[in-house]
Amino acid sequence: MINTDVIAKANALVSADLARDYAALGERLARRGVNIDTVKDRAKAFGVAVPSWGTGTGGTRFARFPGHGEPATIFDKLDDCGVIHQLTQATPTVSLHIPWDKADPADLNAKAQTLNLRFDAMNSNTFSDTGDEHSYKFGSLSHTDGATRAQAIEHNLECIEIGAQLGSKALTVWIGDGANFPGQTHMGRQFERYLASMKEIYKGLPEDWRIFSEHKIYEPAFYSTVVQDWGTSLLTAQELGDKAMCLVDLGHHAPNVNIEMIVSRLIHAGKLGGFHFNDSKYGDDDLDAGTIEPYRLFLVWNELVDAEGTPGLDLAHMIDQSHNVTDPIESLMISAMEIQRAAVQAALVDRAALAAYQDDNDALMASATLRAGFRTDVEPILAMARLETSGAIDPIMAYRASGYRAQVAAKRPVVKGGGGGIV
Ligand SMILES: [Mn+2]
Repeated sequence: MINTDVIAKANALVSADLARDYAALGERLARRGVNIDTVKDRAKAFGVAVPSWGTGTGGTRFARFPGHGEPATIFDKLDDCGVIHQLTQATPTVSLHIPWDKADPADLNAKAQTLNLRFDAMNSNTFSDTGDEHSYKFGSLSHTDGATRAQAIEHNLECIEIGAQLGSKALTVWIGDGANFPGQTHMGRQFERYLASMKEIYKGLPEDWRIFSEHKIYEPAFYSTVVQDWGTSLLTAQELGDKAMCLVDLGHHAPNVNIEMIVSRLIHAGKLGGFHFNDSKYGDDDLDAGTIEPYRLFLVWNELVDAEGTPGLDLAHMIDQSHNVTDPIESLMISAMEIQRAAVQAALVDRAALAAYQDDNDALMASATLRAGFRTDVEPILAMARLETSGAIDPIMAYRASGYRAQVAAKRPVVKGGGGGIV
């Protein structure tokens, strides 16, 4: 963790400016009938999970360029997650990936407690081989070979078992199964095998657990993917039962797809379970949330704020990105704050006015009313929420002043660059 004196010193440099900015914004919002302190409370209540694997430098199919002081173990990763939450106060939970993060659950719980962290959804991995008897080269839960499917099912059940000891309440299943050639697989039979496997996993869910089905249009399979879009994901969730929900990864759609509309439809179906936030320009680019299309992120949150109070709507929010050219801690902090920003901006939309304009078919004013939320600079609200919860007014400035990366680089083993690999 970062010395609290470092944070206090960094905050002292800008706290007077923040107080003035907050007061000025408060006055402007009051003219719109909005109480700034209520909005600030919403910012304080916000939380998004950090993926453990996001703390390491990512890569592409071509290469990976490791940074200094990369985490070597899950405990190093948790240390980094602790720093992210300490400074932003927006990431109270961590999402683990098995088998990458396997360790004694008692040790994981003890470590998380010292860092004020909890564990969010578990993630299984049947998209790469990690030494098991059967290979996932040609698929996992939908594999033509029953023994390979059984191994993949068993792995998911093990993830639940580990997660249950960590206080997790959900399992996210994403598979790389699909095909690279037309004719390579029978698409119908492949999906049926997938469903049958998912039903076996579903049977192993504790009463208070949920299972999330995550779709992805392409990659690693480049012709067809078993769970390729939200339609297949919804089919799966509906076939499995009440504890099965759909997870929307913002990068897993075809270009230009209207993601906020998918969000609305899944809410209507009572099957929206959560998100993997990231951003993209072309495909599943796994870029930092809010850096390419901040308005799209806002529109997704607009749907979520609009649906607040819907019975059964209980969403798991997680970041899922690959940080190839930045310090992952800095990217994760910025991303968490961008997601928080969109959530807070969406809360500023005058919903009564918007509904009236919609009912009057006043397209121009409806659009302008929506955008008024997006155009409001809520940074003073986010910063004040951080300051009042012992975080940093400017997390990047405080992080750089702390020298944390250099300190851990002196202790952690040097990682050499080399071959490709997405994560
Ligand atoms: Mn994802």
